[in-house]
Amino acid sequence: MFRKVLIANRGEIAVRVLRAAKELGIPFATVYSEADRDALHVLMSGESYFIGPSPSTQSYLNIEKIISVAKEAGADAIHPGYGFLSENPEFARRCQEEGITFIGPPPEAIEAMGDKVTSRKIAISAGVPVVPGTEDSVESFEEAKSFAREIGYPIMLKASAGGGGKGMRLVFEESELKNAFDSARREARGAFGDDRIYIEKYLEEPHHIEIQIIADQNGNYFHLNERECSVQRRHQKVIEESPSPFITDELREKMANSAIRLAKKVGYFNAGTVEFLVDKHRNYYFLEMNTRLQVEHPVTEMVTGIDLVKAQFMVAAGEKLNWEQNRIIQRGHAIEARIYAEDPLNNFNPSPGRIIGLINPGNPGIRLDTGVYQGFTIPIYYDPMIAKLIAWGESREDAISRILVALDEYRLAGVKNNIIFHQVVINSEPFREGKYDTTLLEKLDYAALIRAKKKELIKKALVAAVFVFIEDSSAEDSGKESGSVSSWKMLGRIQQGIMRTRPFKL
Ligand code: MV4
Repeated sequence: MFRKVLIANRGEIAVRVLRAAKELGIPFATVYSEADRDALHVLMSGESYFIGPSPSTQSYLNIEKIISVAKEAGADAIHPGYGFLSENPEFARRCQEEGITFIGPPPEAIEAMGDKVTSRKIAISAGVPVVPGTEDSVESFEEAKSFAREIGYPIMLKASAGGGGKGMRLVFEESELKNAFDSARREARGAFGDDRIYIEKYLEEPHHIEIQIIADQNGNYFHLNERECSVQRRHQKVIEESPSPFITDELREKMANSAIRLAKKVGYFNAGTVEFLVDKHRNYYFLEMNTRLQVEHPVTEMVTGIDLVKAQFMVAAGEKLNWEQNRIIQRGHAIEARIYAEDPLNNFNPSPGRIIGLINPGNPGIRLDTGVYQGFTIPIYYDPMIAKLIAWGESREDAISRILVALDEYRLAGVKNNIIFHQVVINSEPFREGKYDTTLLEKLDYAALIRAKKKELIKKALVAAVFVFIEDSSAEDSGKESGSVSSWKMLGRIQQGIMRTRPFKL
């Protein structure tokens, strides 16, 4: 196994990876930027290196700085986490050049899957269904127009260097095509320095379902079933679950086999995720492959009992995965809610700041992967996701009630957060019934639901305050110690709705 691993990331994923290293007995070091001097992953490290000013480009994205820190630390492996440099083939190559093991797939696989036109071609050659569309990027508006006439509207314009919705345009008719084509190109050029655009038939109300795979360097490929990630806001996954409430056993088998065929085609090893769009008729189509550990990996860990990060370390060290596919059993149901420091009633604007109060939820089956603690100041420089709350239950209903109880307990004072947003979405009928797709958050008026829930909470608090006031004053009248029933107790009783409504002597 490795002499020492450098964890080139921050926040909850840095904590997650260092815990796996600790459990495997691998010495580790972490890195921090100016804003992360007091971050949890630093406090949990015996060895941590300053890598530069707070902006990511000057710290967590600084390839040469990370490499030089790894050498200074005597690390012979680097775990990139997700985001930042985790899907940067140049970084993976620089690690190789320096004799440092990059804990992830081969750079060639990262590169191939990073280009959406190339990844589509590879999927086609692996016999994996892709959305009907152009084989290559389109060179001109004229070419786009004639293709669109051939395939029929609505169509989706996508950036080949893209992903995550950047450079994407939905076009319903030819009159919109010119503007859409030009603006998609402009956005792609701006975001990726590459303005190649390809075209796909638009799939109405698709599900986003992805297959977790992991392969070792001895040619052993495994899938760990699917995750339903259709609850998305602006291409940001918000709630994920496994198993998918939409998938059938037959569909799961077909998608998993496709995912493994694709991985084999590119000589993949380590953890990866193949994303698919599934339409309402349960036709599935390759979307893209993520060549990294995903944010939502705990959902799979909770229903398979497999520690994916430990498996990554083993695979990177050249060890064989001594598993059998038919012994990777999915048990129970897991749901993950991504906790963001942002204001759901104010366009989800990030809400950095100091966490002045914190109560973490707990219970059998509750997991909280967090990167923050009471007193920590959430920086403005990075993604506002601060934790992931995952609930496991025997059934989907158990997992839902469990995560709702945990969300009710979870207190993050000092920063706006999206806990109440999760409560209303998970409690909504479409979600509870498992009958939702990627259009859920367009259709659900979650802002109104949040306002209604806040009103209910305020009313309860006011009622509690009145009871406490009356209780205290009536206690004074009868000479008893005021506050005979502590306000906490009173509040708890009221919240439980078990408060007796006996008439008071006024
Ligand atoms: C699509 C699609 C429908 N038809 N492609 C691509 C990037 C990923 N984040 C979402 N993508 C989609 N690609 C075709 N041909 C629907 C999605 C999609 C989506 C699109 C717009 C807004 C929100 C979305 C959420 C999930 C999936």
